Amino acid sequence: MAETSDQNQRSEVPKFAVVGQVNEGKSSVLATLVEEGDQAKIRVSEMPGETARSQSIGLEINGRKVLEFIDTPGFQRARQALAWMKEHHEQAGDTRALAESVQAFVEEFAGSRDFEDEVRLLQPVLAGAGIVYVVDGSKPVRPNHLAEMEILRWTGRPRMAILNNKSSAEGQFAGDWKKHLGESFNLTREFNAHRARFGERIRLLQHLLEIEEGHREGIEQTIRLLQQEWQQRRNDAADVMVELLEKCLTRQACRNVSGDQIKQRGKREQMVEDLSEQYRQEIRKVEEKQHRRLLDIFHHSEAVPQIEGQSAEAMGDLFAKEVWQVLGLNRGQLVMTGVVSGAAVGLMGDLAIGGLSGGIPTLIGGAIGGGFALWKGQALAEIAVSNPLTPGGKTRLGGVRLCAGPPKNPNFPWVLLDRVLFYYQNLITRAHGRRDAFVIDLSVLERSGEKGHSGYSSRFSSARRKSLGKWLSALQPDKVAPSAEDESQAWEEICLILKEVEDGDL
Ligand SMILES: Nc1nc2c(ncn2[C@@H]2O[C@H](COP(=O)(O)OP(=O)(O)OP(=O)(O)O)[C@@H](O)[C@H]2O)c(=O)[nH]1
Ligand SMILES: [Mg+2]
Repeated sequence: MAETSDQNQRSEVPKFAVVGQVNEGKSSVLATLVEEGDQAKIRVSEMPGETARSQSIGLEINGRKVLEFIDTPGFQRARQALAWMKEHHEQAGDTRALAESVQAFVEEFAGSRDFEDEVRLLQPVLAGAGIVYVVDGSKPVRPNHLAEMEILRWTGRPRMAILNNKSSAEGQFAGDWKKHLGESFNLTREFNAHRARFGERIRLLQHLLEIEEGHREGIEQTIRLLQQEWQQRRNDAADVMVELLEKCLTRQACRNVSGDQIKQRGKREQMVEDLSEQYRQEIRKVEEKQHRRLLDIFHHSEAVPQIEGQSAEAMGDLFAKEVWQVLGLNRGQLVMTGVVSGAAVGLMGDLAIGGLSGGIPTLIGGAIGGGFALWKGQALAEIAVSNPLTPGGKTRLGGVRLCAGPPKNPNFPWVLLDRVLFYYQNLITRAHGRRDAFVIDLSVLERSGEKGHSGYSSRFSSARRKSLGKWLSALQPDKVAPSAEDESQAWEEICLILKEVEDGDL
């Protein structure tokens, strides 16, 4: 049933006009399909008539256009348009004559105020584009829809219908829609502008290319390119995560202080607090930057994610105790993983000065004998501070270098990893056609957190925790960096994790 025209065959890439009744979600479907989240580029609005002129939008893979779409204004007066065509149609039953009467309609009303939108949407179709007809399947089929379907059938162009259910009342009218659409379209598929993910996008593109026979040979190549490009994004995302962990676990906030300063308890406490805060700020910035890079990788550069949830304010912050209570590994898993905490540096210092009086050990480390009990409440994310004193309890000549970071708790890398994975999951399920606020709802974690740890890492297999743990243990300030082999193994493991997150298998 697929038809082609010389013009479309000659054009470099297949071309499709996205048509349908005004306000049914044409622009939203297109924006999701080509991953265009920028409102300035594809306008989506609850106000009918938002798309006033036809606009060409390319689907590009690595900068190369593989498909072209034309976003068009919606049908406003399809029944009247069809009535005109019927009146001016002479040879009943002749498909060429049907197309000619559509052509005659466009010629008659081009440039006039009558049927302005119908003319604009039919022009690219008559010029050789295939048709993507979008309907809101959650509403009933109306006479106007039937007229639209008939006009589109008359054009004789290859055409596909998309059921975009704008509300959840889907099933109710589906049968009726499918019956009518089946009579006029080569294919009918469901595709939701607000929920479609990569797999659905690819399947839809595949169907589009199938109905456009003239480009069949290019189908497989385009699909392969799209899949490769997605794989590349996943690899890039794993790079971002490896870098995030490396930076956060090896970074410290340091300053040189004189022997006199360190001896004064008040000053010392203030310096430790200031440095810890400096460390936390730097890490928050690193995390934010890496999260932003993920947005760019997944073509969501314009998005401004908002954290929501009951305790959104608290949960939004990496160092909040609420976050540490629900993310990362549980106690048993941590012990089994054998990850040495980033605090090892500080801890050893504490041991060395453990016998000293004067409050310095508690101030600096406080971890000795505390064990897991320390990780309750506020202490969960307590920052390790390196020992500024020599084992003899003296400052070195000319002062000392005081360093803060990373947190003592060995759960730190797992909390970081869980946060970035949760972010990733939100990102890849965010359809580009949506124009509402991009909300990352942390209450999901809070709810499951009532039962214990609810992040991804607590569900990792023990083999996976061990293999990542090996690499994480080697990431410590002032230590030799992990081997390239450990790093690439960790990267590969993270790639697998990302695939599982995408497939909902984790
Ligand atoms: N909930 C939901 N809303 C949708 C969906 N698709 C579109 N919408 C909303 O429906 C309204 C119209 O969407 P558009 O994409 O602008 O529709 P259009 O057909 O291009 O409209 P015109 O250009 O005015 O003809 C917008 O408020 C969209 O956010 C969907 O799948 N789910
Ligand atoms: Mg539109």
